[in-house]
Amino acid sequence: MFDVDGTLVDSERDGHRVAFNAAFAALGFSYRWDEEQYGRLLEITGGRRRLASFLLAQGHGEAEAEAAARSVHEMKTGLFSDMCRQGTIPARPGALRLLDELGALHVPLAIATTGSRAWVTPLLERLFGLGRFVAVLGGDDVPDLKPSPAVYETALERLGVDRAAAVAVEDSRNGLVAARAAGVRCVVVTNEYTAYQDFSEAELVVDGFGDPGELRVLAGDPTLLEGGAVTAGTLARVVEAGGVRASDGQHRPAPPR
Ligand code: XBP
Ligand code: MG
Repeated sequence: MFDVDGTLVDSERDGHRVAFNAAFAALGFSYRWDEEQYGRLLEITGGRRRLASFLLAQGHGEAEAEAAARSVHEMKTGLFSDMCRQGTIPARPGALRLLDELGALHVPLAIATTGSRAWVTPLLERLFGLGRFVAVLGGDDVPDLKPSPAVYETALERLGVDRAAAVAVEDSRNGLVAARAAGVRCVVVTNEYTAYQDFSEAELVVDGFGDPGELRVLAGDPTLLEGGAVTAGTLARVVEAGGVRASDGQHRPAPPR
């Protein structure tokens, strides 16, 4: 099961952030989020919730913040969908290779993201092809966003896979907490916004998929890698390792079935 933002694609700093700022401008707001500020705002998952929380902190009343968040987010979603269709948002190096490997082994694949269907669908279609995913679940499909486990629980149901046999690939603390709360083991592939977060509950923490071979293991057993990369075999070994945590190197009972 794969997260999208920050994991399969490099979408936040030069993607969502740019679209949020363009939406602010188009609707006459003077707010602009710089790269550093946006990194802090990412603590709140979901673009509309992120906007509402920001606007509240700027002194807008609750109803006004909610209404403004809704209209800015609607505008942002349209702009970001266009960026996805135009190919502005790149896949992370190695993401397609890993998906291809898993597909060749007939491993059922699901998407578990917080993002909105309006852009998730065209993005996946353009970069990876939608047909390879058994289920594509986003923020529109669940009542609670990450760190709630809802999207992972729904993905497991749709895949028809036992949580003990599944692996989540994530980039952030919120995503890791969501996966673990669903009882799913997690490999974290960090990026510049998330590299310093706490990933102590992850099975493996790396800073890339290993293409073109410059991956660093930040926590966990380096022998889980194959040829210095995160491969289908890596994910299989994470499942087989059953309960090993990157943080302590000790065995714990596998999550209940
Ligand atoms: C990503 C998000 C998303 C995007 C914006 O979290 O929180 O909200 O930042 O997308 P994750 P929307 O990678 O953990 O799923 O504006 O469509 O919400
Ligand atoms: Mg993410």
